[in-house]
Amino acid sequence: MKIALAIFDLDGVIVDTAKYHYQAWKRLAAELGFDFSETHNERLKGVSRMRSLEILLEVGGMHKTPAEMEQLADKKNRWYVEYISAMDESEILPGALEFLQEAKAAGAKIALGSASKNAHLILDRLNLTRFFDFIVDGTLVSKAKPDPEVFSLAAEKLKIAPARCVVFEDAAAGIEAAKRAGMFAVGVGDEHVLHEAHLIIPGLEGVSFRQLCGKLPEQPT
Ligand code: B16
Ligand code: MG
Repeated sequence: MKIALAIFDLDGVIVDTAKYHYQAWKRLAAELGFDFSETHNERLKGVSRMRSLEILLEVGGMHKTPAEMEQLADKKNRWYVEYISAMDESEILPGALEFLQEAKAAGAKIALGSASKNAHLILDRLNLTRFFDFIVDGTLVSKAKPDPEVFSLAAEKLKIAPARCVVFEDAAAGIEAAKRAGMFAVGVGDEHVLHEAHLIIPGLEGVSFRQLCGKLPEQPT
């Protein structure tokens, strides 16, 4: 089999944590005295926590010192952690569990490639940690997607050549990161956003890992 490692993004592929990020950012914006819409929230998907705060403050037309920003990001994260701590298996996105099971049964290694510093907590809440051979989260990388670091690190740790890795991503920056890492990129979601991917699927529901691997091009170029 040409695919030896399947790397999954978390938010938007395995679970929809964007709604909890949104609740927490909206609450912070309200406390700062401005509204933060769902359209604004789209800009935060796949983006790091600090960069998200910068965008939020830009929307509100506010300026804060680095120390104040640390405090605001911490506050948002405390609320966010409170929300996601109540999650359970019912929040796994349709088809994700079956897809992970099939990939594992097919003999592929499985890794996570997420920008979130809360990835371990989320996978634990969803009872999915057992599937992962290696977890790359926001605490292990210094460069955000579209930098390839988050995916390259997973392949390096598991000693698998990039050309034998496939990445599942819902954000355009993640597709770019996968391709820059020299891996196959599968876009999960909107084809208009993910058009650079080698293959695009609307979601993992009803998708067979083996069949999907068969549809990938010969080389991840
Ligand atoms: P945290 P992903 C990303 O997850 C989210 O899409 C993004 O909205 C969030 O700001 C980022 O994680 C950091 O999350 O505040 O928990 O460290 O799509 O890379 O799995
Ligand atoms: Mg994502």
